[in-house]
Amino acid sequence: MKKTSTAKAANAANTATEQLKESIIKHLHSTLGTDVNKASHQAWWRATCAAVNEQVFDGLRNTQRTHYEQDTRALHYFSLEYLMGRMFSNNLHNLGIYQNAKQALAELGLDIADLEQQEEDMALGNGGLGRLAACFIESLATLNYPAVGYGIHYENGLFQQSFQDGRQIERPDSWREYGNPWEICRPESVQEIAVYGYVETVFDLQGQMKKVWHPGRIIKGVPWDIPIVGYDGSAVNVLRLWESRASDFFNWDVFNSGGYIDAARENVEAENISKVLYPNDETDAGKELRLIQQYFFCSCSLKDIIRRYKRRHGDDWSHFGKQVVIQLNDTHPAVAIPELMRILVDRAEMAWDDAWAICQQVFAYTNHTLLPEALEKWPLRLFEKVLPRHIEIIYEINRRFLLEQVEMRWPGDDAKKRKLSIIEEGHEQMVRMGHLSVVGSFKVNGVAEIHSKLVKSDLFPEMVALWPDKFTNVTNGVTPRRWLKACNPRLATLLDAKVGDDWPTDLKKLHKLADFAKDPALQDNFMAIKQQNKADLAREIKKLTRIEVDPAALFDVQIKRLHEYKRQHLNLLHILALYRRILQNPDYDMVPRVFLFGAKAAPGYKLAKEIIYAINKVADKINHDKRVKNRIKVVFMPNYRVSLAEKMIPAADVSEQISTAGKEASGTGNMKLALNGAITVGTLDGANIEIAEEVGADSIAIFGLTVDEVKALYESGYNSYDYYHNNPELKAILDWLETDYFTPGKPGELAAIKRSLLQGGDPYLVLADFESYLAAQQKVDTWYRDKALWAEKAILNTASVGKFTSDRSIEDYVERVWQLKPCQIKK
Ligand code: F58
Repeated sequence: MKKTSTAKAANAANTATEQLKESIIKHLHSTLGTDVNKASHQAWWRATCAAVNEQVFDGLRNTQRTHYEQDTRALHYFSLEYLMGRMFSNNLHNLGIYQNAKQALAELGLDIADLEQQEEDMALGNGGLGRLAACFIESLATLNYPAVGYGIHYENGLFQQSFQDGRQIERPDSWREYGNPWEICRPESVQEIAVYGYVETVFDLQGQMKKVWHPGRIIKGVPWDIPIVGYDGSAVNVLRLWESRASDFFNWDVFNSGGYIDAARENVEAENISKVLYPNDETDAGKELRLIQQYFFCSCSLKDIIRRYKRRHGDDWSHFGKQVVIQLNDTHPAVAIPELMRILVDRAEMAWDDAWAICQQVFAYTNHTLLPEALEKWPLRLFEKVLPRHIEIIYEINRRFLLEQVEMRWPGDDAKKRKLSIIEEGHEQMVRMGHLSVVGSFKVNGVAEIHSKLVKSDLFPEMVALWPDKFTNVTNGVTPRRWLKACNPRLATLLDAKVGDDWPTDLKKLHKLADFAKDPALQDNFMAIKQQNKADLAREIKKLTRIEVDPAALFDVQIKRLHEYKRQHLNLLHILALYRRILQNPDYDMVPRVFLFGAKAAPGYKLAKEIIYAINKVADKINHDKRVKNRIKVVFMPNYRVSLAEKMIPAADVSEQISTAGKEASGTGNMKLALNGAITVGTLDGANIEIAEEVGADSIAIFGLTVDEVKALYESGYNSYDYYHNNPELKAILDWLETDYFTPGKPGELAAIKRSLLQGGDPYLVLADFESYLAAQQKVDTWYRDKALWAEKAILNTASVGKFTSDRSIEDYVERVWQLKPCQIKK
């Protein structure tokens, strides 16, 4: 009996492989116009994508039909960023045809790994916030929730990074120069939006006052759909990204009045809106074009949602709040709130209170940062110029809020009003997008327990007093399909055998592994896999940087955007300490380590770029110093991005999560690394705290000041010179940076770091945490010498982080915020 069913399964797989092979060849001929004898890897890759798309589009049509027929409530995720990475292997895995495709390609004489490398990363995001959006839309599809992701179809994603003499160079990222096989243009769903102009007050025949906006410019939004395949492939949701174009209508007018050149210029300006992703993380750009980007995609998306709603409900708005929920991914899409008000009040002629009631049913807001420089504010003058009607609506929202909420609660308290007003007073008035988001939303969440607490206590305490139930937490998560199954196939196969193959959708199942954490056989297997992954990465390192590293060394990994608060320079100080010890004591006993960095610095962030330069210069010196005898290697991997993360994470032994406590909202790299068996060296910050709770104190190396200690230290007047003078090793290292030791003939080239840590006041307490960081690293060194002990801790990490699947995050959002129902899609 068993035999026949196995035979049947094998037959089905054979048929699937055969069909795929035929389809690939068919597409090579009919879609790519080439043939098997002369096709390049690029052509084979495209032909395979086209073959896969046959299944993707089936799923897409099924899903859309089912959602329409059942008139489901749906989530709309509004995000300026989606850091998708590559889609190829994830689509194959989620459709359940990865092995078939691998086999089919092998039979055609091709290695699937070579084809995977053909795809450009879709890097339409900066870092954690954009990657979170990508994980979330994948989980939403996997869990069968009706959902659409909305964003911008940037022509250029996050810049590509290279190093020239150790310094970061940025080049544009034209990811779709030759077209992208995963996206479909939908000209039938084009939208038009307006900006600039002026507002006229008119009175209708009944003497009712009305506001009429006469726009200065019309812009066309062209939607591109990217199908998002859920794991097991039954639901296929959509990521809809808007590309800006000049409006035909508008330009025709200019053209007719003899302004051909003007028309051409306006074309360029309109098309600029979706030209490029702003490369800042954690500082807001404050530029007119950025505000227009935000409004452009929000307005297009709202109109798209309303168009779909009206197809079903006509002009009856009474169901809108029941059918539509919109999640604002940070404040960047907050302008959607006044835009929906405008549509309801000015266009649908609804009474203000009714319109506001709808808004408050629809919007929810996620905060991703507490850093003051990242809290979005717009100069009121700029806002008024770009969106003259919206600023009036914001005034009215604010007026009612201050009168009906703040004045009622704190009568006569002008200081409270000043603090809570959506409009910040000062020598330049500003629109506070965080305030607008809280006032306009029914739920506000932070992204890890500690962060959500700080959002309440430090950012919006009065808002909490007004609306205690509005605030909640949803701890971030990552999709285990991409971040384990696809990127670490060796470990995935071991897990299938050990805990069953349903862990990708039930990550807590990994916990079974904990029972075998001390089992020598499992330890051997687990560490052998790590070793193979490290050997793979060593080859990649050699290819990218020409640096040779020993896969037997401990791989210590810090991968994230470059920022002072993330403290890559603390890591550098540790490296310098070890190097100095080796120079002072040639027999210095340490576990050989490879320090791996991956990070892009915002192009305008000087000190971040200096830190990259310093790491590269120190790397150069150490890697060539014979006296080091390979005990230390330092590698800064160029052009860190999702597809590189997928190679680095499976090979990591140590995960560096060393932000100043209270500064990293959550982190998600920390989850990916622990899931792949890396041991965290980390502060009690963001989700590290929850990771520590899950893996247990013995399987993580925690160090540094806590959030409360950080606050107390700032308040007591932190003086970084105290640490400099009291720790001779630290002093020697910092002084070293001023010499020309690492930059021969050019003393002072690395001095910016020392300056920021001393004269600059060390805003992120690097020196305060130095000693305890080194102690944690020493502990890791000791652990690593005991192979069984290390293996046990590594296994316990993988076994214990089931909580951090993005499926759990999504279920939390569903329960605490969205109130959605899953909708089963028949295949
Ligand atoms: C990140 N924010 C947080 N912002 O820093 C990180 O702790 C968290 O895990 C992650 O969000 C997901 O919640 C982040 O990535 C940006 O990149 C913004 C881009 C636009 C400008 C402002 C920063």
